[in-house]
Amino acid sequence: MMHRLAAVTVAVALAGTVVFAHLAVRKSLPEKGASLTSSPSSMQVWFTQEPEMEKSGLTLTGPQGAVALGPVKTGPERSLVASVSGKLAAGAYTLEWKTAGDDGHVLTGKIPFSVAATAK
Ligand SMILES: [Cu+2]
Repeated sequence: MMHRLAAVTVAVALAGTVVFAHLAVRKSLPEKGASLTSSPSSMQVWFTQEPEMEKSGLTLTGPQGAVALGPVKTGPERSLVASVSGKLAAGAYTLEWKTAGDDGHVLTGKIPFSVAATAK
């Protein structure tokens, strides 16, 4: 009985460790939910751990579908960055990121934002 309880306690403790081991988004530009008044020149996402380049990607989808981004590069302070060429049309966008942190597991997330019709 004691063994069983101990095993459960260990399992819970380990599960907790795994969850906390994953990287997370620290901040982004554009910020999540931002309404931009000017067309951005790049997309950048900062993480809590160093993103693993080989498993990384940034994709942008807008009102007219996929938007081509420049090659994804690692930026300062544990970030991924990709350039935006040209001006983004007004509308709703979703930036999707994919990367892996210290434990090598691939994680993904979405950052929605919008570009105002009056954006320059
Ligand atoms: Cu993991």
